[in-house]
Amino acid sequence: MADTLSVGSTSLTLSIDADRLWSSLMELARIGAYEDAATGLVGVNRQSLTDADAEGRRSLIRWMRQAGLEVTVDEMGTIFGRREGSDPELAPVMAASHIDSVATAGAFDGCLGVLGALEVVRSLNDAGITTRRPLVIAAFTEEEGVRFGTDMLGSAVAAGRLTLEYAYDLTDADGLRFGDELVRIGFKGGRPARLAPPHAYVECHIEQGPVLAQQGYAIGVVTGVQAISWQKITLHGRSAHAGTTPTELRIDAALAAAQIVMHVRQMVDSGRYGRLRATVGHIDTFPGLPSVVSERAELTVDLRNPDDGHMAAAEADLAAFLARLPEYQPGLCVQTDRMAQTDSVPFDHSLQDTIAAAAKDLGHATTRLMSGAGHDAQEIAAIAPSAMIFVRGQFDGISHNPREYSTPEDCAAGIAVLGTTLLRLAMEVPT
Ligand code: HGY
Ligand code: MN
Ligand code: MN
Repeated sequence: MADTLSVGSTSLTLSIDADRLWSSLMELARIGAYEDAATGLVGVNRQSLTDADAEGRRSLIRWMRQAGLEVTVDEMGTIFGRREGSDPELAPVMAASHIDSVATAGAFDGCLGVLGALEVVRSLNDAGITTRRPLVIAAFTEEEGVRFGTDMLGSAVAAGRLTLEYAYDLTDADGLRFGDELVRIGFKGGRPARLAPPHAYVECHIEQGPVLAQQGYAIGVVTGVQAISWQKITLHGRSAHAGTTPTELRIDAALAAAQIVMHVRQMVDSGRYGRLRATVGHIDTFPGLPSVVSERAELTVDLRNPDDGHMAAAEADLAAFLARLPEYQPGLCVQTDRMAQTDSVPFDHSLQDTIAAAAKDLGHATTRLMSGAGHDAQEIAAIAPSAMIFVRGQFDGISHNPREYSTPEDCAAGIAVLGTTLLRLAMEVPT
């Protein structure tokens, strides 16, 4: 059981139930679980708006209601749980993340922030605490973007960067439309998708990288998120017999794809674009047969950079390279489709300090670091003071992989910091 509230002269702290948190994480991880052949581990595949996602959503709603929350679902399928405050007309404090996953996920990405926020509610209930401000927790739809091609989709619509119509018309690899899938799983809600700005937004997330572990911290205070650029590139060549077609008569789409893979790595190695990271995560050729020159190839290019200027220069370099590709293979056609593009986003400094103070009061040293991954917090930062708490990952912080792992102790520490931060924010009175 959670301890009762310990009220210091100037600071409130909230203890949470570590065992209850951990068992909720493991319970949700069983939904969409699969045997991962590459690692021999049990991974999680709960891509947004799939039946597995729908099952996870229904479980979350059940748990939210059991915790006494008023549950609403918005037009994007984002799930909200509201815990009333003594001053219900005050803007709420919000804690959220996502429960959709990539196809080869672990148990923590997104889920720690949603189930951690739920644990804070449960602990406030145990302690019999009524906060001044309402507390709203949420699970945003399609944060990963791996099924419908745009990341942070639910939170971007909530904050007004993307429109509902844009989101509804996105399609997956099978041509299924986001808006139709939302209806199919029964999660097209009536709550308006545009979110009224909360008083403050705090998200707890596993770091998904090696920094905290390398520096020996369980908890990190996140200073912001780096810029993200996602493009799908389709190369149209000409199908031909692999044996009879002389090289000079070929328009080989697979060759062009390989040139792009090499070029983005050379951009990174050149050092011209600062701390650029480039990933070709998806690559496919058609017809994909050993004795046929590829008629078509498609690939995705994911660029990340903490500096917007370097990101713009890297994107310009890639665009110029793509424009030159047909010079090498006359007749080649290069098609680019923008999937996602976000600038770097700084998090609210005073909120960072509130998190750091809460961690310190709970006995946790912290370091400040920028997030390498995108998060819903970066979208909500456009409409409200927002910040994040990182929890140390194990095994070099591997993520988007079934080996993703954080210890029960570190998860509990992160959510105790979240709970104390939310409690302090929810007791703030308007100045
Ligand atoms: O891709 C990302 O950075 C995040 O996991 N959506
Ligand atoms: Mn995430
Ligand atoms: Mn992720």
